[in-house]
Amino acid sequence: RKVELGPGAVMLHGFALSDEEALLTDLNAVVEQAPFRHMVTPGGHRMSVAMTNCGSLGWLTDRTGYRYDPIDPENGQPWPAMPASLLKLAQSAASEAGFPAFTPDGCLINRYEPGAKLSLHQDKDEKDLNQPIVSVSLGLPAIFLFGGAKRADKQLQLHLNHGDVVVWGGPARLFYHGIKPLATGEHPRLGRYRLNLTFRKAS
Ligand code: MD5
Ligand code: FE
Repeated sequence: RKVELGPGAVMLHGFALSDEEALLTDLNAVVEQAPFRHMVTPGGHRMSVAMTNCGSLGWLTDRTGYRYDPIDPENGQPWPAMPASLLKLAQSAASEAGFPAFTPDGCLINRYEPGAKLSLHQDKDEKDLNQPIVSVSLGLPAIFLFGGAKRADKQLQLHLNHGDVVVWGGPARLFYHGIKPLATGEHPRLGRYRLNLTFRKAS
């Protein structure tokens, strides 16, 4: 099922379920090479969401700011390559949403445990903001806050479930958004976690 959530935002319910086994196997291999870690914001706060990356550019935050970097600062090595199953999922979702030429060069992997949240923000560290972001939700469900172009705009609450994919393009690409503190639960495949993959063309 394809549902337009807002201007340029397309929900593909369950889109990641068709190749779930390959996706989870390949994700496990990425996380073995580049384990989840809690990064620090420029303001000095430890993020409740743990993160890692794959692909040629990874998103980072530390005391010096936010940036994309080809190297994992934990081990001085390049981020793991983007597995073919992940790239294929991102490109087929983008295509379904009207972006047939999407070529992501990075995938940020967010891991939420019960209580973890993501405060209201915009994604604008990428060079070409006309390129969409493809986000894939796995594991425990979350309540997503979908705002507008201004921080003060009213937010809609959306439930994101295991296998849901959202393509954020057009005006929605720059809308404020966040994730409410994750509720406790147990997912048959992912245990007490929610994972979110965001595929981005950073440069
Ligand atoms: C998440 N991650 O569920 C979300 C999914 C992040 C982040 O927000 O920055 O890692 S991506 C949601 C998104 C991306 C771009 C635009 C909009 C939403 N939007 O206009 O609402 O962990
Ligand atoms: Fe974001």
